[in-house]
Amino acid sequence: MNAVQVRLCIAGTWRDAADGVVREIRSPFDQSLVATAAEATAADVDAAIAAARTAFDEGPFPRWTQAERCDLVDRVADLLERDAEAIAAAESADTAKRMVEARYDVADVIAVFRHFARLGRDLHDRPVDVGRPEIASRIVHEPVGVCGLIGPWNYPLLQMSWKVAPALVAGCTFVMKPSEFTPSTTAMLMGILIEAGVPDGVANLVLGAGPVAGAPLSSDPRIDLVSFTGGLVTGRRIMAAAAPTVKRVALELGGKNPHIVFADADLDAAIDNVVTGVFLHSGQVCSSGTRLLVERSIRDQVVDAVVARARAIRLGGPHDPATETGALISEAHLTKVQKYCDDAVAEGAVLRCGGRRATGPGLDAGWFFEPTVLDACTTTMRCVQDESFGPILTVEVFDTEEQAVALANDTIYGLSGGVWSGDLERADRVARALRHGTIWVNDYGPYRPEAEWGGYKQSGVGRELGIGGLHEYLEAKHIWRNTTPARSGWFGSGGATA
Ligand code: TXE
Repeated sequence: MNAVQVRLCIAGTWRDAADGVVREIRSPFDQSLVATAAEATAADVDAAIAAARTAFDEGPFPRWTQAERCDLVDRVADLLERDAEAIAAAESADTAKRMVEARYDVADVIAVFRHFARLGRDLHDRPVDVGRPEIASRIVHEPVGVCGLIGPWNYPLLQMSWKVAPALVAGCTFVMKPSEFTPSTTAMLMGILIEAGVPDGVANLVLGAGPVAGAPLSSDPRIDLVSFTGGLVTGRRIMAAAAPTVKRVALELGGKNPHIVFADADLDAAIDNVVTGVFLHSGQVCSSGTRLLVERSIRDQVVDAVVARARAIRLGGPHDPATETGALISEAHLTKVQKYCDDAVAEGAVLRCGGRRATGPGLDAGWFFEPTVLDACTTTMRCVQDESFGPILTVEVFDTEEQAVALANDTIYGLSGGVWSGDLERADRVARALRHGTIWVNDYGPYRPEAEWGGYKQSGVGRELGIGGLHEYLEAKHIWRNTTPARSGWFGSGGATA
């Protein structure tokens, strides 16, 4: 595959970085050169923000009709459909995820644009009945303004689409900053936005490292909203940087997600979903079910089966049909995952399988980590509390429903969780008791653009997708209109007369 050149796009013009510096994007699978990406300077980011500000304050886009914007978003979906295979190939190249998974991702991206286009057509003013016939009071929706959209590397285009599609429908303008590891597909989206007819300056693209290319999007006074998906530490930094100008902040920060299996569950399905829930995409998923909570009476049966399944997972390159999951994103991430695992063992966890870099034919040049199961864990352990973002499952045991709920909630995170039980009343009780944003009952992993996604507690702020995901980008304005104007009569007549 030839390396592609990825450039910045500011006010509708593609350009190199002001100082001409580029970053090499290398495949996490074999270190081959996938792309070169312009590394934005502070001046480039400044220009992108200025372009978005001008397009919002002076451009036509925020004043387009809702229908016009929804038609545009549907055109974006059409063009994504046309280019789906090329986009999937680029996503797979940047991330080393399997082509089949990248194709699913692109299908999901298209569904996200369609969802928000549909939703925008149903967005109407809301009358407010104030009980007085002469008053026409209503809530109208207006775009928040200029948005900074910062994305991660695990689902680069999908996570960006959760931000771009509602921003467009709402009438916002924005600067996109994909992860420095995975810029290619956001640049392809940028090209599609231009082709679909997004006016110059409405969408802008900057690339590069967080501190230079991302940080201004959270601190610059010209930005009204910053939406970020990534790690907790960076999320806290972004929230703090946004505080002096009281920006609207939307954060999706990952999780430490419990996967609860009761003894009366369909164990065959539960075990299979536990394996998929944690080892999909080598654990680089914010909703990975990384904490197995299993009822004591079935503990050995479940854990032994999960270990056997984990050992059999086939690691490999994105184009090998035998591959079941791929490499980690970077050497630094591999090192972090290894340390996390070593620390867990030092803390007393029992390593049942994995626990080290995977090597062997076809793997040595990649950042592969063996699917890992850490048994005999307790809630206070770091491996149970902190996100590894690697293929690591921790195992804890419970005796009662109350204990399962208490363990599952005993973390600073609250993104998602799973409950397996043949007793649906109990499963629903547990689902309601869990302080997490998404709960799957007798299933694990599916999400829908129609359903809100986001975290309780330190998993984030706000919601993406669903209806809430559109309202993040909208201001609600109350307009009160009096059809029979009259004096207030408050002053000059001795105060209120009532
Ligand atoms: O993410 P960062 P990293 C978690 C996961 C992972 C950890 C660290 O646990 O191990 O985060 O990953 C940009 N101002 N998740 O270091 O730093 C950065 O350039 C503005 C969970 O790769 O959060 C990139 O575009 N932006 C997760 C984006 O933030 C900044 C997905 C994410 O990078 C910035 C990824 C700054 N000061 C990691 N510093 C999920 N929720 O799915 C960095 N960035």
